[in-house]
Amino acid sequence: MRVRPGESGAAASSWHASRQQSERAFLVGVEFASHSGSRTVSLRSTEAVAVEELLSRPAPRGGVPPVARAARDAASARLLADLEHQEFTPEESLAELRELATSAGAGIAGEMLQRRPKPDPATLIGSGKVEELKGAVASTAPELVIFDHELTPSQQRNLERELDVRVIDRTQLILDIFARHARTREGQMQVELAQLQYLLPRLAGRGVEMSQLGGGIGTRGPGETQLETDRRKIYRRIRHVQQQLENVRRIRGQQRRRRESAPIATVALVGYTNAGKSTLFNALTKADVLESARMFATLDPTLRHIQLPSKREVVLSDTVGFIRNLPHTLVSAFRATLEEVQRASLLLHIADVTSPTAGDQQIQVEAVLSELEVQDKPRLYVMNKVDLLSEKKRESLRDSDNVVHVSATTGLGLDKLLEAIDARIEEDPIQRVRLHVPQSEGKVLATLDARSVVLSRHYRDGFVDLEVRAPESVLRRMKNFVEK
Ligand SMILES: Nc1nc2c(ncn2[C@@H]2O[C@H](COP(=O)(O)OP(=O)(O)OP(=O)(O)O)[C@@H](O)[C@H]2O)c(=O)[nH]1
Ligand SMILES: [Mg+2]
Repeated sequence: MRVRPGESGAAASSWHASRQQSERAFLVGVEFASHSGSRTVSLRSTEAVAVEELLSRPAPRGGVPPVARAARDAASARLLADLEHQEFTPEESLAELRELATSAGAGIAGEMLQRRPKPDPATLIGSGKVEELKGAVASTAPELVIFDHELTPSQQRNLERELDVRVIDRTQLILDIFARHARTREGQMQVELAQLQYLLPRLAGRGVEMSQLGGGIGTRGPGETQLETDRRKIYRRIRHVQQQLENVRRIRGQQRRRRESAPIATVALVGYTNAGKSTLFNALTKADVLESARMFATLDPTLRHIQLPSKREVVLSDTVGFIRNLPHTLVSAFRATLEEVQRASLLLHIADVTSPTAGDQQIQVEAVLSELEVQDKPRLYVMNKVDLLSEKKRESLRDSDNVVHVSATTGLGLDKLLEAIDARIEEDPIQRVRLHVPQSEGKVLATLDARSVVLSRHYRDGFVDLEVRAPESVLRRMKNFVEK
């Protein structure tokens, strides 16, 4: 299902949608190369495999032995240290920027890629390239230029002055998409906070230019309101939003404590944006979360109960996707949303097997997981979208304890996935017992049918003798009938 977020709802939003479509962006990719590409690639893939292998091993009972733990930490540290050099290729990176721009509702006016040894402090790209870009901007007449790289406030100002067009960077673009897609009050406040904090240092000497250049991508707040650009009002607004967020979080905390009184495990879906988390979530829960080819379709966490083959219940949580160089302000703004990930007993790391950058994406997701300090949580790797592979390739895939291949859209492999989740969850353990239940206890018998696996059943003298495998929480409710 392809749904364009923002299309449903009030007439105002369709007005916005049509206005946004007319906004055209010129994309600028930049590579600061200090070593050869091929070395990076081979280093990247070996490291990826090693780390994946290490991280995917289940933690033995009683914790991870010190040696294994040290090896794992060392591998993670090495991985993180290498991340800076393990960018996607500049072309792949630019392709991703194109997807991000489209997800923000922009049309593409043109693109340009520059390689240089190091950034120019004043304008990021060299002065010759600025001239060239000026020419391209003049002939393609975009509404804005988007740099595939972080810009300092002064670089952004200088570039706008030179090019006489609005300039934003990748972070601002991502913040804009988040602003458009946040639906809950909390999500909207988190994004607005991140946006205002990002904007503040960039306002100096820009008031006039900003108002001259008007609104559009990068200046839209949540709910597609215009972001505040008056310094003093921004400070006031930041304080206000922070207070509101505190209130929301207090309420969430209370709700969570209520939920935690039940022995139910949370299983969190994590993964790169567009990997298919929401599609998988819907397939497993029959829910109707927005699935979309656009990036960052999901921002607000959704929770649903599902029943595993053992008849145990777990809470499945769908949440925001990750991306490489996720703006730091956003990770901290979304810390509360990502609490479900931190509380989870098991992480399902969803990856898109068809993406040419799948390996890199996995490394990036692991990096964000480390930032959230959940790198030691057990996880299952779910390789999604196998329906798009050739039959031969599909048949060559082998599942293991930690890796399951699925297609969220066709349902292929979902049974195996549920079994794998079941095997990894320790909460509410399954017990095998015999029960002696009066036939008149209709409710008890119905519960057993719904919440246990019945291995045998015999009717005798007004009683039913059963042998079942059932979660502890279910058996606790029928203690009187369990045979010692
Ligand atoms: N062919 C195929 N497409 C899939 C599959 N799973 C998801 N998709 C498509 O991939 C795109 C992204 O899916 P989503 O479920 O929205 O991805 P997500 O991981 O939730 O993305 P964000 O919420 O943006 O982080 C959509 O166009 C889906 O239809 C699959 O198994 N096979
Ligand atoms: Mg989603």
